[in-house]
Formats: sequence, C-alpha cells, structure tokens
Amino acid sequence: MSTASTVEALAERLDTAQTTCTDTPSLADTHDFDIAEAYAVQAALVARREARGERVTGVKLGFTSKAKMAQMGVSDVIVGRLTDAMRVANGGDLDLGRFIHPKVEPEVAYRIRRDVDLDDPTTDIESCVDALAPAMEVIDSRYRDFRFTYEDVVADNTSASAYVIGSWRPLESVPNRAVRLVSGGTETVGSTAAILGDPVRALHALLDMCRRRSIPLRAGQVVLAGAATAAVPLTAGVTTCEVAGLGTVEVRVI
Ligand code: 0L1
Repeated sequence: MSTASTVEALAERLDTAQTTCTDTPSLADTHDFDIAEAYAVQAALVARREARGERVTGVKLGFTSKAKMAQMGVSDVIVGRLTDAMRVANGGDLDLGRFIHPKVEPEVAYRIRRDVDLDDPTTDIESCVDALAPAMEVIDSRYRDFRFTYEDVVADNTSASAYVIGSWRPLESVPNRAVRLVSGGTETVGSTAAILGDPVRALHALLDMCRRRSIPLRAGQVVLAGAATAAVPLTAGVTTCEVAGLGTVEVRVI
C-alpha cells in the first residue's frame, strides 16, 4: 500500500460488504499490505462504525488454537474489536439475514474491571479483570468463499460479527472445562484447553497484542478469549453453548 486514502478505501470496501451482506474478493488479490497496514484498515473500519453511532464494547482474540495457527501458517493471535451493534442478549433473537455466511464458536468471556495501562511494563492483566462467563461469537468473514490471507482477516476486524454472553461469575481458573455447542442439527464438543492451553493465557496474549497495535482496553469492556472448538455454520433454530461449571448461553436464530 499504503496511503491514508488506500487504507480508507479498503475499509470502505469491507464496511460495504458487511452493511450490504455482500461478499468481496480478498484485498490481497489487488493490494500488497503487511500486518501493520492490516491493523490500520481494521482501525479505519471500526472508526466508520463509531461514526454511525456504534460504541466499542470490547475485543476478541482469534487464531488462539494451535490448529488454526498452523492452518494460517502463523504463530500470533489476532485481535478484533466488538461493538454494541454486535451484542445479542442471552436468550435473544438473532436474524440470519444480517450475515453473509455466518459461523458460530463457543468461547469464554472475561470482563475488564479497570482501564488497562498499556504503557506500564508491570501491568498485571489478570488483576484488571473481575468476572468470566460462557459466550458465543458469530464470525462472518466478508471474503468470498472464505478465501483470505492472514492480513485480510485482520483488516476485516477478524470476521467479528455478533456475540452473546451468559451470566457473569466470579473469576476462577478454567484451564480444561468441557464445552458443548449445538447450532441447528450440528453439535461440536471441545475444551477450554483449546484456547492457548488455558483461556487465561489469552489475556496475556491480548495485552501483548494491544501494546503492539495500540488497542485500548477499558473498564467495562469484554474480552472474547478465543474459540474452544472449530467454528460451525450458524443455522436457524436454537443455538446453545455450555461450558462446564460456568453455565449456558443461548440465542434463537431466526
Ligand atoms: O475468531 C476467529 O476465529 C478468527 C477469525 C477466523 C477467520 C474466519 O474463519 O472467518
């Protein structure tokens, strides 16, 4: 790339894909861009959402499983931004019509209780969170036929599309809890251990990434720590996720 106008043009293309539910070819087909530029496109994309009145409500991690990192040929997690327009109430309705080709992932969420000082090298990220909950994330890559590069996914706000969070519980260690997600006729089972070996490691990886990419972490925001299984297609009907000991979260997909 990389002029400011190119960054803005790519953000606009992804934004249009999302708002019109129309897929778009990989940006990398026509633009040579690196990971720093990909995060710049993501920031411009999120700024467009904020300009429409959306509020950033948290962050999400992606590529937190070894299998997904190996598939993408990378060794780093990726970070995307969540907004209030993506939030769905636990037990609420979710309209399939707002997506291109959605998939759903079982997750664990953390709640940030105080602003995280990214500049302080002694910041203890675990002391900045005060609760956790079962959660689900709907990812909806804006790219045609799911054909994308690592940089493409980052630019596309890591496919972030919707999320639902269950009841918050006091913090506890959840290194290896059974997870079960059912969407329509598809069931997938796994473990929180798939999230970097222990979801708490996702918090440390998040702090590192947010420092490198200057992504603020604010009191009251949520952190989706990463998928506990491979994503499954989101289909009409009740979609539920149970994390052993943490409870259940569900949406009605219509
Ligand atoms: O949340 C994630 O798993 C990261 C995005 C993966 C890209 C995709 O499959 O859409």
